[in-house]
Amino acid sequence: MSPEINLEEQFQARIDAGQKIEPKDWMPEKYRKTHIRQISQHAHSEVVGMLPEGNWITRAPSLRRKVGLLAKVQDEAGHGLYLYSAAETLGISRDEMYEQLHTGKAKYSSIFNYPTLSWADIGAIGWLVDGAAIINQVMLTRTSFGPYARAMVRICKEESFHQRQGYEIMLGLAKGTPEQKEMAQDALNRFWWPSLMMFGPRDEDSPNTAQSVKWKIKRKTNDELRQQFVDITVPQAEFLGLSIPDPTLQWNEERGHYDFGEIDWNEFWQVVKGNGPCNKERLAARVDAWEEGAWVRDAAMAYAEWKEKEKIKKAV
Ligand code: FAQ
Repeated sequence: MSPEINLEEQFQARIDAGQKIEPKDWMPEKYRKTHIRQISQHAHSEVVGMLPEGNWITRAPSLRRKVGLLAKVQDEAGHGLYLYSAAETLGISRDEMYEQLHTGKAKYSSIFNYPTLSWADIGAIGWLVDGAAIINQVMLTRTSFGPYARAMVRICKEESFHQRQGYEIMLGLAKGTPEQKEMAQDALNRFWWPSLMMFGPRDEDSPNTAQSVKWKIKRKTNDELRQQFVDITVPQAEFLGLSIPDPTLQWNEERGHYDFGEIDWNEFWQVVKGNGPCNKERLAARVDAWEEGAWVRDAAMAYAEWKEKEKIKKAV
């Protein structure tokens, strides 16, 4: 048996025994690459995800709503930073990850390529998008790679606040004037299907799921998580008095789950490939932020170098 095969077997045995893998441990190259891909795409999603909501900070309808939204968007920047740091432990630099985002090589979640047309969209994002993110991320708190799992614990606590602030916005609108209720329904109509797409392709069309489940990177499949989201969210919509835009949606007594309609997979892949309603705008905003921030990075580096020289001067 070659030493490599032996190492792979030992690695799988550690995973099967529920042990966490740490950055300096031996790992198969594909395990490392899968994590770099997934964690960096997750980080990019948090950072690009600030854009649709940032659009409404100056237009929030009250000071209370503005403060809540501002805090949420700041949290997302923080999530991006924890995640970039977790990916860096695997031997990729932050500059390389940014480069992959800015050149379109790295993906980020499809959901952030949809526009936020009304204030109700901010409620729908908190309720549905953060709701979907939590379901996916609670599973990731038990993922096999230590730094990713630990980052997820804190992120999930914050996502849970985000989901509640979104649901509370929806509640206010749904119990408000007929026009406000209509706004809430319109936001649900536009965000429902893209939220279901966040969980990724159907299991049979997901090239990464089988291996990721074996390595306990994913503890549940895309379809299992999507079903969990539908089951949790339908009663929440009923409480709001809003209707899910899916005429085929119904409770299946036998399965103990809701049956729901087919996702428009053509739309999903179009958005993933860069042809969604806001892909170009989102990427342009990130590239501009990178270029306009060059002087800040240069100044921080110059300051750090100066500080270091001062320290050496004092020491001699
Ligand atoms: N969008 O084989 P699979 C948030 C790609 S955070 C774009 O199933 P995998 C917080 C996938 O990358 C939201 N691309 O892949 C927030 C792969 O392409 P590749 C982000 C997608 O990795 C809230 C290909 O399709 N969360 O929302 C999507 O096993 C509010 C085949 O797919 C995470 O990133 C998609 N929806 O499973 C922020 C969680 N789905 O890379 C602001 C961590 C799939 O091979 C405001 N990620 N693709 O070229 C995961 O759990 C997984 O990566 C999945 C996809 C489940 C997303």
